[in-house]
Amino acid sequence: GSVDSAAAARSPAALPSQVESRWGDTSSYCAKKKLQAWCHLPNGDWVLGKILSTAGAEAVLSLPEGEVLNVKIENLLPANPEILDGVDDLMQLSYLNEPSVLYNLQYRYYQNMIYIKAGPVLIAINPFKKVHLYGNDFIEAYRRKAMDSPHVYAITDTAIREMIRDEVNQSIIISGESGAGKTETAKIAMQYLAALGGGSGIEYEILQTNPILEAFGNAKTSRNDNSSRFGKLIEIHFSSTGKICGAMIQTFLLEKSRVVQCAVGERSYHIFYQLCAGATLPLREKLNLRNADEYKYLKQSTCYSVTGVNDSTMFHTVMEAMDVVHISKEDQENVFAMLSAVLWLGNISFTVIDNENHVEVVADEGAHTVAKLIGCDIQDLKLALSTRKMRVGHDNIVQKLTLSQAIDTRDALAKSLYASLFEWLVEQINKSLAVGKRRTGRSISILDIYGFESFDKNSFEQFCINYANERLQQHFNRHLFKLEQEEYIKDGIDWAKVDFEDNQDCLNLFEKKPLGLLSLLDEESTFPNGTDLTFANKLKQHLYSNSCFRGERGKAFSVQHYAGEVVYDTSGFLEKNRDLLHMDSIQLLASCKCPLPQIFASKMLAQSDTSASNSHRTSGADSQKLSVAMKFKGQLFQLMQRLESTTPHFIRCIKPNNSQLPGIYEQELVLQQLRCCGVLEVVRISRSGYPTRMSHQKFARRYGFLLLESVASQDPLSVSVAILKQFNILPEMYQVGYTKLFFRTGQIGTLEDTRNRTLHGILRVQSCFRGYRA
Ligand code: AOV
Ligand code: MG
Repeated sequence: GSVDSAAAARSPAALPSQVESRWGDTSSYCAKKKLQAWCHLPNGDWVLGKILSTAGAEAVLSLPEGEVLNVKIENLLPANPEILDGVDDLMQLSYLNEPSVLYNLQYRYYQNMIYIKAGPVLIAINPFKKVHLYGNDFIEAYRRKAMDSPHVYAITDTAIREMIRDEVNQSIIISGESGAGKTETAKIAMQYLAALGGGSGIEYEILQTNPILEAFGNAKTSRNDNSSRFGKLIEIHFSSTGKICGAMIQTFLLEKSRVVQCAVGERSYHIFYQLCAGATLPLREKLNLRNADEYKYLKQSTCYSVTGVNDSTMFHTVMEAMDVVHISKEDQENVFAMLSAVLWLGNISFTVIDNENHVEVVADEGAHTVAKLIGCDIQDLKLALSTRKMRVGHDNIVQKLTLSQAIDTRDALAKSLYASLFEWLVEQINKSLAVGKRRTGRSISILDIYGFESFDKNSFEQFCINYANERLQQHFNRHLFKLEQEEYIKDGIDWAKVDFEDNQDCLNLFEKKPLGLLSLLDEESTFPNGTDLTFANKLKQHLYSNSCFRGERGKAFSVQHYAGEVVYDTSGFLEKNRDLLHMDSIQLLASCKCPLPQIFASKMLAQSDTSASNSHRTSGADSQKLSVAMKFKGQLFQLMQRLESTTPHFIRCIKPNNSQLPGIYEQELVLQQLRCCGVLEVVRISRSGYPTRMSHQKFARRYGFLLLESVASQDPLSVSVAILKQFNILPEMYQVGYTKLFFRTGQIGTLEDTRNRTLHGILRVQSCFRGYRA
């Protein structure tokens, strides 16, 4: 990118020479014999060796095991001196090339130092085992600043302090691919917040939301035994005295399809297996519960258990957690009844009654149990699943459903019951955690959201997830690069213009109206005759000129994302985006005697009313609700708005291997993740800039009292300059702007230390003095 040329254009004094070109000037380095260098092997791995001699474009390298290699100099990169092995912050590396970064992470990972800073970003490598870095002793050590090695606790501590100091809301944004450790990291951050801001008891309630949401929203997948199938933002509120006084949870895009189908070796949501394994005998009888392997929805993946997890024990943990967040025993039983109803829906079968493949519901145990559990008439249930009321002209007619239509209808009802249940639970939790009306303090939000996904086959889910990541990446970029640059320029700092790779083009591809991916998807979803193929063709017709878009064969298209190109298969896009539940099903739920189905139905009806005006669907009998993509876009915009008013702290989780095992570090896998999350770029930018800054006033106020000699003029700038002089801060380590002082990393540390020590001294003296007077 153009960042490099900009960096190179700056004065050599301001920049260590080794970051001049992208990864350092190789040829001059490698000419210095006997130095350590990284050699790129044909298989993609990097090995460390010593340069024995060089001749022309070739070098002789000796490897640690005594092997000697003839290599091309272009395959060599400088290695850091041993003294820099495993440094805390990648910014401290003299040579900032890919193998050096990879080696640093690997070195620390094998010593269980799983946290590393990359300038302002915290990297967390998943250890896939218990590491002794958590608990009260560590919390206390970070709180007292007795420990300062990189840690989730440290970044959370910074967030708390900045919230109090600047009176600005904070956010902790956690990203990474599936299984990288986002959810665990979020819980570790919550632990720290609870420990520091606790006292009222509400912090315990907040922590107890985790087992509930994980039971209902997590599942075993091929990538992660405890994979979150929804995105989550938790906003934790603090009173003006710095104590936790409440919280609010928002969830995004629960994967509903898992309720009715999941791949072999994966599971549906944990709660189903927990209920089947852990329910008491009376509850089993009341809900007509069976073992998990007797339900068709659960049986298809032939996977019922997760290694090391006892579903029955977990069921009791979840019930206790529900008690804590004030979900009454009665409501809990209603929830379990809905779960049982969903499972039994899957066992409902149909018989074909004519030669047009029309069907009737078999009135067996399945149908009877569902009717009993949701509290409806069995005849109404049978009709809702096998017929559809339609309006043709002025007449109401009843159409029989074919077998596949009936199965779709049944599955749609199961999915929507489950999704409504999930939403309802979140709502109950929010009621329990709600802050009183008089909100005076500030908040810290933690975002645990699915990272960028690129599989062999990518569908609507990946489309939405990657769109969200594109937005978050822009937030990240803007925060770290754009704001930085703007601030330098605004304050008159000598900073050759920094260009960074923006992803606005890709976002435009998604969001532009009327010719963007989302608009076109919605348009096609409303056409009665729209299909996945007509959708794909429309994209190719209208978007071919966009540089981030490429039409692929058949129903496919690809998008050039910031993290790489992804090919999407449009099969199922329209269906998933419409996510229709027939009015017949909604009316069935509304007719139920049980409270939950009634609540769900009234929500669905309300949603269709409000969106009917801005939707132009033609099929009169369907619920006219907002499409999935539009709803998601709305949520995302709201999320970004909220995040934009906060000071963000970024944590990037890295998965060292795909086997979910400790002690395995796959270089290529790690490298690709580092590229995807922009870590390598961040280090270089931050290192070459002035990441710490403070207004003249603030600087003078904060450190002025440390001055040993009085200053002739008392204006903030003169005081500031005097402080800089007294503390011997080197001229190349700071710049003076119009309103602020800009420092290179690490410069403010000494000042803060001295300030803290002096303040403590003063306080001690004062308290002694008070004691003396008394
Ligand atoms: P994810 O949230 O990033 O995946 P998780 O937080 O669920 O990933 O982590 C996956 C597994 O890695 C956990 O169940 C733990 O076994 C292990 N793990 C992660 N972090 C730690 C840690 N700090 N210490 C010990 N073990 C850890 V997904 O939700 O799939 O995107 O959708
Ligand atoms: Mg997760």
